[in-house]
Amino acid sequence: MQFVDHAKIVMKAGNGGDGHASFHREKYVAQGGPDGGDGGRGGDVVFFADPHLSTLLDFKFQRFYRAENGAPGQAALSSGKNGKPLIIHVPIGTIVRDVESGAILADLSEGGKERVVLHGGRGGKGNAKFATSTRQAPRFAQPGQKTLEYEVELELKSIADVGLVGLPSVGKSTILSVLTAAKPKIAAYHFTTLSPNLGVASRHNRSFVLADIPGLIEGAAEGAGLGHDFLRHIERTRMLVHVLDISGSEMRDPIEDYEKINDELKKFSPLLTEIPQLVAANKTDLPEAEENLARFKEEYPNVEVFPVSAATVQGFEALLDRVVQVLDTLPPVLRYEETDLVEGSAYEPGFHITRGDDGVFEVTGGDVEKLLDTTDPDDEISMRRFQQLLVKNGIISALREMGAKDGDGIRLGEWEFDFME
Ligand SMILES: Nc1nc2c(ncn2[C@@H]2O[C@H](COP(=O)(O)OP(=O)(O)OP(=O)(O)O)[C@@H](O)[C@H]2O)c(=O)[nH]1
Ligand SMILES: [Mg+2]
Repeated sequence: MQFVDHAKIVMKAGNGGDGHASFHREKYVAQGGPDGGDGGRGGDVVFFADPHLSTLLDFKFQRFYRAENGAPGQAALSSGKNGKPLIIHVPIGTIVRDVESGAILADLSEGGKERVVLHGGRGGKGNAKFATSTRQAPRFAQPGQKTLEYEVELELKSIADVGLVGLPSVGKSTILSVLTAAKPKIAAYHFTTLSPNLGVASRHNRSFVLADIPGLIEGAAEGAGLGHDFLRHIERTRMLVHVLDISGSEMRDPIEDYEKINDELKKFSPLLTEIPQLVAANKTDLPEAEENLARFKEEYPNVEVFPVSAATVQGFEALLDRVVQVLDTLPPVLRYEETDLVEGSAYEPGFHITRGDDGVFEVTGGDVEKLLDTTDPDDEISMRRFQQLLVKNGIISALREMGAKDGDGIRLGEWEFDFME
């Protein structure tokens, strides 16, 4: 399986369904009242932290994500169905960032967490809702709100309490397999692990998430091996267990190995050296382990080192006890503050005027919807702007052309007023 931890997608919430304009019809009933139903709400776009996923690979193949539109209202006061939400499944640890503003819209760092990132458009009201004592036969129904597209960047940063780091083949995956139910690939060649594996370890009823990071080599911070991509994943681990092959079984010197890895961590980000670190001296079942361990302790008397063997499953009690103790002193995993997107609406430009039997001029269309959505009738300045925009959009002159005179009724959505030159 290919590991992908970055993707850009475009998403859109559903449009609201249009309200319906109709009149009640029944045998022997002469003039039925308005009975147009409301349009349904558009579906939301929701992100879901799915514990079964581990890569953003799928997002490389599908770029557009749209929630369902609300259905239009119908006659007989029947409302349109709401659009289904679109639930986008992402691996735990995924961050959703708005490309335009850079704001973090969602941090899916807990399994099962859901976050609504885009809201569906509101449904339009049917003409039944516009009936009043003086306007018993409104022909007007409100259009549904049209939503906009947003481009977002997905970034996966593993979330773990403890990260296992070290050179290739020192036994990181073997340790993960011994301490958790995870079944990582284990083999005697370098770069067996190609993407972080997570597992849940426990000790005395305490459990924590352990991450097995692909092997790091010299130059990892500059991109050698698989390094660079994976160093980023350590940024959100609370502590590290630095795994050494203390037997030096691959003709390496564990002390040099230890320094190499710490150098890479520091080069990548000085913050990584501030993450508390314990050393697991692995492969103590092999010859030369004892001698190397003694040398290591002499060289680094202040480093906490735990001799273990993943092959014979020895020494892990002491390591785990200490891990749990250290975790208790640490703050929780870094979480990002989530910003709510200020969602705009799309309006189809233009307007349309019809004259009803009651002589009232009815103006509809995107220009009108936008005006109504952005005007506050209780605010004088907003109302003045509204009047200016009626002129600027050409609505007033079009009304005049259609014969509107002082005192004629004008209707815009729910609003009705008298025409005045
Ligand atoms: N003798 C002995 N062999 C071990 C021990 N732990 C792991 N190994 C062996 O070392 C080899 C590498 O183990 P992995 O767990 O795949 O090593 P890794 O650190 O995950 O390696 P990468 O994924 O390539 O970074 C395998 O052949 C393991 O069986 C141990 O404690 N003793
Ligand atoms: Mg491995």
